[in-house]
Amino acid sequence: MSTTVTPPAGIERFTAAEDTANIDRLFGARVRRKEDPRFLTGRGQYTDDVRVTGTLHAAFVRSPHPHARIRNIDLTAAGAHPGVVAVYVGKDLADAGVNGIPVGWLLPGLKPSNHHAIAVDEVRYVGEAVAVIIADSAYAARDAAELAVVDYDPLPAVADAEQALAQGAPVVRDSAADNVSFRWEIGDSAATAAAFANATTVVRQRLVNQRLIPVAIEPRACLATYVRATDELTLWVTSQSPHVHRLIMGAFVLGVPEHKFRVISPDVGGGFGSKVFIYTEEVAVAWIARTLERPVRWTAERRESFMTDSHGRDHITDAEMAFDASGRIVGLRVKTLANLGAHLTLFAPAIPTYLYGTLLSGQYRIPAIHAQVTGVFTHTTPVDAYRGAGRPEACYLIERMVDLGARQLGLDPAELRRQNFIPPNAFPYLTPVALQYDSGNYEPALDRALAMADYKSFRAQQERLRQQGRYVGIGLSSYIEACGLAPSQVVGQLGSQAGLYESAIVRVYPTGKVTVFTGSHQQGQGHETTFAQIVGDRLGIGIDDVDIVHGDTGRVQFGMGTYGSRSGSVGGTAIALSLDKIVEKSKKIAAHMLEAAPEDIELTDGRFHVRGSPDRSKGFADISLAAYLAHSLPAGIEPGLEATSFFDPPNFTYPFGTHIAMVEVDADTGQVTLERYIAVDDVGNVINPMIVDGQLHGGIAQGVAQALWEGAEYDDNAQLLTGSLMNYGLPKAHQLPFFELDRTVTPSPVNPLGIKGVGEAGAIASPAAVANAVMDALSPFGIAHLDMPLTAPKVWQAIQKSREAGAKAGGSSATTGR
Ligand code: MCN
Repeated sequence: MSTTVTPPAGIERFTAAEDTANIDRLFGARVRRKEDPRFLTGRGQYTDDVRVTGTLHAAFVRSPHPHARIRNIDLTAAGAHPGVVAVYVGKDLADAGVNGIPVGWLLPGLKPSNHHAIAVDEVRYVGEAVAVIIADSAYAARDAAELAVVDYDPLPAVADAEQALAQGAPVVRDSAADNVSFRWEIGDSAATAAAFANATTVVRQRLVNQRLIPVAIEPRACLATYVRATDELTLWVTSQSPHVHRLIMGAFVLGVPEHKFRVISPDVGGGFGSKVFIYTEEVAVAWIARTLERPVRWTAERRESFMTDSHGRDHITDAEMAFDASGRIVGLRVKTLANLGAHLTLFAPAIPTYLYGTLLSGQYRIPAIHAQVTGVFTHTTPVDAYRGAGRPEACYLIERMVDLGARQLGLDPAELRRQNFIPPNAFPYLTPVALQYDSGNYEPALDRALAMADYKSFRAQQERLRQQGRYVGIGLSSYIEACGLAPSQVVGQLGSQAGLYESAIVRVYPTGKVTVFTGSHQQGQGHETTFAQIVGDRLGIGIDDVDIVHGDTGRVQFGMGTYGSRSGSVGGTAIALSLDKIVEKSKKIAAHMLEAAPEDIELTDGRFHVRGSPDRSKGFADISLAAYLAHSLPAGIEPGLEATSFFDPPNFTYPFGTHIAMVEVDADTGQVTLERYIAVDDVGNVINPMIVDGQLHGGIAQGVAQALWEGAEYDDNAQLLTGSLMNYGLPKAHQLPFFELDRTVTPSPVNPLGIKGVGEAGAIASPAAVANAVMDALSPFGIAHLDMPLTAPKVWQAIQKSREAGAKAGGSSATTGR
């Protein structure tokens, strides 16, 4: 039976021109996404959609043990299964010179890992590949994989970072007998100790920021082909950074020269950070395709995604915040254990250090901060960046501690925040943890959020409802984020093995149509629209006349890809810089055509005209045609109209805002209902408000889910218990309220567009807002802190405990349950 999908009426006919017909400027316009008709009608082209004749299929044999020595692997039966073409174990790849995947961020004293594509003699987490079967169909490959006989010698395993540091804990890698990959610190320990010694109030809390599993709708996938005639290897892969994939896989892992290796990352269905890294399956598939000279593909099953996609977060922290008598924060001291899993993935060491410790000042003027971070190996899936990557951990810590401080000091949490904000005249502001915030104005965002929440009335109503046995709570999170890591020279000194600039070629065709080749690469962020808006706005052409090309090392110049909410501010600026060059050259050509001086030429609404004489003008397409005809160009001007730029920003950008969650807790079941969610964000100038809102919606949904439902669970033997969509608590639309959004605008001075990032803001702010709201609701029970996720059983147990204790002590009605 064949099925045809009929697109909903209107979608196919939609053109961006409809949205832009009556607007003054494309930059800042709420334009519908150009890419959506393709996605909504099922015409996206994802890696698994790419078809190559004669493709073979890979299936990986995976370890059921978290830690075991591999005694023997017998692939005789698997190799004899009908349809099987080849079988390989780790030694085959190692003997052929395939190296382990290197780590891309080196900290002083770091003990790295050697993450082989297929384990050679020891497995270190459940799901690690021990063999791969290549067959003429995916079914044959999977059936044959079932026939592999692996003789394991199971060894003790440890999943928890604290337990991994205990005396006698199972050792994950011999090179780190204490399971410590690195010890890192930032801030001034002596100054912080002095601040604590003089403080009048100190709040202490152990905080667990649980492990999360990124669940992109599109599973990871790859397809490799090799052409002997040209010696060219091509890898289609679900990557956020195709050039980085090519560089590292080619130069460091496979030994394939970059000019003979093409990496194509077509449409990517969500990444959330987890598709930045180089994964073992991709290495194996690329090597096998080259070895067999046949196309080979692999697409993850959902359970493989749960076991092998890099996980996120997993911190255990002891935090202390010190206050003076007036409620000023005078010090923050933090000790964090960061669970890194069994291997270091590409950016793993950077996440709990430079993207976490440096953010610990939040929006506050804190004179002394000291943070120590220990990166710990465990027998679990590797942990790396996941939407927010270090910054949600920092935000959650600060915002929980501020709330705990407010409770202990008997102060209003909103006012305590306000009192400690870095004032607007202090920017650029250098924190004690090494960052210089570019720009900020925190009070207007707080005030707007409080007004939207009708904070004062809520407090009054909260009291009334408590008398009726209803427990509502309100929680704030005033967050700071750092986006667009830069500049390359500085990050290089801090251990990055890559430059963090972005590139753009703007190619204008003779007819005035434009293709932009960008080093950024979208996974759902709407770059095809926002980048076209930047071009259309500057050149005065429609966004349907602009195409954005990304994700293909064969077509696009070297670029760094998409992560760390950088594409607007860094990738967009690279495009803007190329546009400047296009406009400058166009003005010279126009001046020549109009017999005027270049400095007298102005560009308005897509026409180059002589200042003061709007009737003496040339359209953009007239200029581009003249540039390519080259019949009459000014002296010294080359034919053609194309410009290349690389933008290396002088600093990060620092978006900020205040989010407010309002919840009700059912004291009889522990069920938390998120009633309202308010977000006032400042992401600098906005290219497309609708896309920015969409980014916030997605991030907030993920952060709310971290606060309430999601969490990767391992048992005591390091078996992953939450290995499927049946038992991992992804958020669903019906669990979420409509988000109420507003914005303030504080442009960034570090890029000419004044843009700050937005892609992670929602996920950074929301866990603390929701957790603070739940703790506020639970305050009548004397519950000050529970770790996320705040599931119904956890909340119910805490209420029960409080009620039992209250009954014994003859306490209040909330604690006795009367
Ligand atoms: N934008 C804008 N105005 C601004 C800032 C951004 O209009 N002031 C636009 C940008 O042009 C872009 C979008 O908003 O179209 C997001 O921009 P930016 O904040 O620069 O983030 P990136 O494009 O670099 O995307 C990365 C970021 C990260 S790090 C994660 S994780 C994440 C996220 O984006 N993963 C996502 N959003 C996601 N959205 C989807 N649908 N899927 C993912 O995997």
